[in-house]
Amino acid sequence: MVILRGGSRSPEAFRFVERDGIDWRVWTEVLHGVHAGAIFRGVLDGDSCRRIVGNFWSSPILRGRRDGLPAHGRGFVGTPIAGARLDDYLTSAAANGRHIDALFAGARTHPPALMDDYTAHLAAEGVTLRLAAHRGRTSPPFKMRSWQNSGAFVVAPHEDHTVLRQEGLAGFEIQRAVRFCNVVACLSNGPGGGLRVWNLSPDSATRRALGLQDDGVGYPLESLDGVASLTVPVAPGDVYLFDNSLIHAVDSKDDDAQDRTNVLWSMASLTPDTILRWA
Ligand SMILES: O=C(O)CCC(=O)C(=O)O
Repeated sequence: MVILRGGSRSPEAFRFVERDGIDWRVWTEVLHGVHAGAIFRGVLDGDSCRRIVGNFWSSPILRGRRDGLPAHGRGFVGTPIAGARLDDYLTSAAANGRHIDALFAGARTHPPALMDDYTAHLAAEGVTLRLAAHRGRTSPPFKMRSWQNSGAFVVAPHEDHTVLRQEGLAGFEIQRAVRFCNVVACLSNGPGGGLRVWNLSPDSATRRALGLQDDGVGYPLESLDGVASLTVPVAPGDVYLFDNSLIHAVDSKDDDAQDRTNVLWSMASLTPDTILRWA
C-alpha cells in the first residue's frame, strides 16, 4: 500500500468554521489559508434553490450520461476543466455564457449576486475580485451538476490541485495563483451526501506513486486510514468553501433517488490584492 505523504494543517487550522448566513471576513480567512474551510448556512432561500434546479434540468446545454458524463453523473451544465486545453475551455466558456446566466433566472438569491456582493466588499478593502482571464477571454463563472452514488461515495477521494496544474492549462493565470479553494452552493441534497475532508495535501511523489499525476482522483480509502478527517453535513441553501489541495470526497446519499445538485466554482489569490474566480 502506498503511504500518503504531503502537507497537512495544524490541528487548530484543520477545521470548518460554521456561520448562519454569509460572513465575508471568514470567507476571506479561508482564502488566506487561516481555516481549512467554512460553511455558511441558509444563504440561498428554498424557492431560489428550486428555481435554479428547475433551470438546470431544462437547460439546453444540460449533459447527461449519454453525452459522456462519468457513470455516476446525472446531469452537468458548464465547461469541464479536467483534461481541457485552454483554448477549447475558453471557447466553450464563451459559447455557454448565456446558458450559465440563465440558470439563475427567477431566483431571488443566487451565486452571481453573492459574488457581486463579495466583489463590493473586497473593493472597499482595495482588493479586486475578478474572473480569471487569458488574452481578453474569461473563464466560465460557474458550473452546475447532479451526481449519484458510486459505491461508498458520490465523489471519490480526490484533490483538485493536480487538475488545475495540468499541462493543457499552461499559461493560464490561475496557475500563478496560490491557495486554491473550491466553492459549492448546495441546491438540493437528501440525508447523507456530506463533504468529507482529510488533513492531507499529497505531494507530487505520492501522486506519481499512485498514478494520479493527471487528475488527482482515486486516493485509495485504506491509504487514508489514520489521516485526520472531518465530515460536514450539507443542506440546500448552504454555501461552503475549502482548500481543494486537501483530499476530499462526498459521502454517499442515504437515498440515491434524491438529487444532490450544486453550483460550483473555484477561487485563489493571484496577488495580495487580486483574487481570481473561475469554474
Ligand atoms: O459537492 C461537494 O460538496 C464537493 C465537490 C467536490 O468534491 C469538488 O468540488 O471537488
